[in-house]
Amino acid sequence: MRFHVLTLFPEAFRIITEYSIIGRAVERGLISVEATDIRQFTTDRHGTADDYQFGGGPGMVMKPEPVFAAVDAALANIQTEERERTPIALTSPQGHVLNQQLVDEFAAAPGVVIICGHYAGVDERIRTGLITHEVSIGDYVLTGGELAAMVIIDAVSRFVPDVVGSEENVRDDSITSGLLQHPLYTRPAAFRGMAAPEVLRSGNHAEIERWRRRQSLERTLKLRPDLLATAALTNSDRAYLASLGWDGGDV
Ligand code: 6GU
Repeated sequence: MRFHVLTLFPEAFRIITEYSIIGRAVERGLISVEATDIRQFTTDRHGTADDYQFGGGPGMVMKPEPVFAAVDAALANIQTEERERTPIALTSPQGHVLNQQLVDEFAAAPGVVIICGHYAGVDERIRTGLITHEVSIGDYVLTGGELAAMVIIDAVSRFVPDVVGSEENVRDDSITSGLLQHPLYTRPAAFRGMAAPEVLRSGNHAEIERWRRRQSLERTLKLRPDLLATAALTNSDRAYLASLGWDGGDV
């Protein structure tokens, strides 16, 4: 999986490429993160990547020429067939909010180009004539798209084979499975008067699974009832949720 990041701050991406799970994935050649400075594609001697907006108003706008040229360069060494399957994403608070479905879509691609938005925004022709996706990471505003791009890279990389250790089944994780995760405990069994649930130390795997499922259902109902509308629920899940007062999602 190749991530081509087009940014005004390429050095910022060292924070993900040099550490932890994603850093190891880069080292092992499972993914690559190539951060290119958009300013390299400016043509004036000041390296101007932004300009005043037509019509007036506060805030600078990212110019189209360097961004188009940077995307052309990022795609130049890719075969046509792969290029056609490579999403070109723009990070922006106006985008589609990142979710597991979009993470899956990107993870299925041979690579992803991510343009980090900046200033007040980007020239509309970048949106209408270049990108395939506009992605936000939530309903708040960041000072720039770099952190959002890193979030996308991290979330997508988990689904690249072998990036996450085999002991962790990424598909079973919280949210991916459609429900929140059950509580986790480790040693010591008793800590400051708080005991780990007896059932988890019973050795009865059927009982443990049942307890975990019920905890997931209960937690999801309490914190994210919206997820229950699309979660894969069995009849016994539904019966348990009903016993907790779930109305089946009717509003
Ligand atoms: Cl992708 N960019 C910016 N600037 N702000 C955001 C965002 C992206 N997602 C949420 N807020």
